[in-house]
Amino acid sequence: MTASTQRIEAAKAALRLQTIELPSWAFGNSGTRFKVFAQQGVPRDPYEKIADAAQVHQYTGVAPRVSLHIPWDLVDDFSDLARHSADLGVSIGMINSNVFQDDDFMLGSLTHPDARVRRKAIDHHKQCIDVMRATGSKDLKVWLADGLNYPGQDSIRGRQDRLADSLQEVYGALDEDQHMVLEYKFFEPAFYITDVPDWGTSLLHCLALGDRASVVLDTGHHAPGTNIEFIVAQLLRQGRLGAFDFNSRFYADDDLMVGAADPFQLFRIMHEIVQAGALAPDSGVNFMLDQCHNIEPKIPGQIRSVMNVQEATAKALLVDAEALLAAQQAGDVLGAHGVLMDAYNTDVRPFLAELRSEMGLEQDPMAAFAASGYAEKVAAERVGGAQAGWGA
Ligand code: PSV
Ligand code: MN
Repeated sequence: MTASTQRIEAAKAALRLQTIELPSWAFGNSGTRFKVFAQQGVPRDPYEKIADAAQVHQYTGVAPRVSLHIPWDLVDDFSDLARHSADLGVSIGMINSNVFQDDDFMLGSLTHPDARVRRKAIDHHKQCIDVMRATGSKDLKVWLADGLNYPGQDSIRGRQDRLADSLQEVYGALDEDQHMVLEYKFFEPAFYITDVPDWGTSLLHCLALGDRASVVLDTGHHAPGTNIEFIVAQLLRQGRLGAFDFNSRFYADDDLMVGAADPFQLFRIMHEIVQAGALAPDSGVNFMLDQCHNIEPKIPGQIRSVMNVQEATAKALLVDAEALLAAQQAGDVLGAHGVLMDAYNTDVRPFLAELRSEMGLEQDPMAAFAASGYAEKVAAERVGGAQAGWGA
């Protein structure tokens, strides 16, 4: 077997094991503050969202988990929702808390100056932990809209102290086999400061909490030009990269399909992952999508996104690591760069099509889903009721 055939076989083995988690909210209507466009056949409840997510798994074979957002995905019986998921071949992934859509949280949640509001926010997280127990989910995902619009509005330091205390209580409520992941975002909805603006702040809080707390990196939550693969490498060194929220941005938190705006950046991120051995299912890194499909159909949008992650991963797996190391050690700048670019410029689509055949899947998931008639079927069936989404 030549070295390159060996690399291809090893890449296939790794790709068979890679999983990508889907966000339930990607299947609901979404939009901007200007307009939410309703689409036909959009789910009316979490059961229908999971049915749509299961379609993405059916055609890609690598998307077996669905992340829920509470209270968007509240149901009467979460054990029943977990059974429904299992019947459709998927399971419940991370549980996202939501302390950004209640009037009480206008000036903050876990950081709020009023102990009553902090209590409410902490209790919401405990409710999410109950959902985790009922669904078998092992990860609580925390993103806070907390922050300030004006200098002097509140004490920056006081808010960090309150945040640390609140997080400590939430972390303490987790079971031994459950984890917390803390997401950062440098702006929005607060504009002067956000209380968890960057990976360093998230990491400091996680380190104070304990081994079962790690950082979530949402690719859309950085200033333009930020070197995200550097952050990935740094968090991996600390063993504290808990999850990705993958999406693409041109300007802000655009939530476009991952790999659409900058496939090269996605490749560079996956290169760091592969180099660190963090692709393995037991690495503790959850590769999740956090996207909204405002103008494109949602199930194909998710299929395309999963394929984009797979393509970037395949290219990263095809990097000739030995040649790269040799060039790096020899100080061969252009040689090393060339090794990386050779992998990036490889057309991995035929190779992924072949892999899908070997996995018993159709070679072209987009075409297979389109031919299945599912979109037409749900558009005809899902008439009446209120579509899930941000106010459509
Ligand atoms: C915030 O912008 C965020 O990225 C968080 O992950 C939220 O939970 C999600 O978006 C909601 O769409
Ligand atoms: Mn996110």
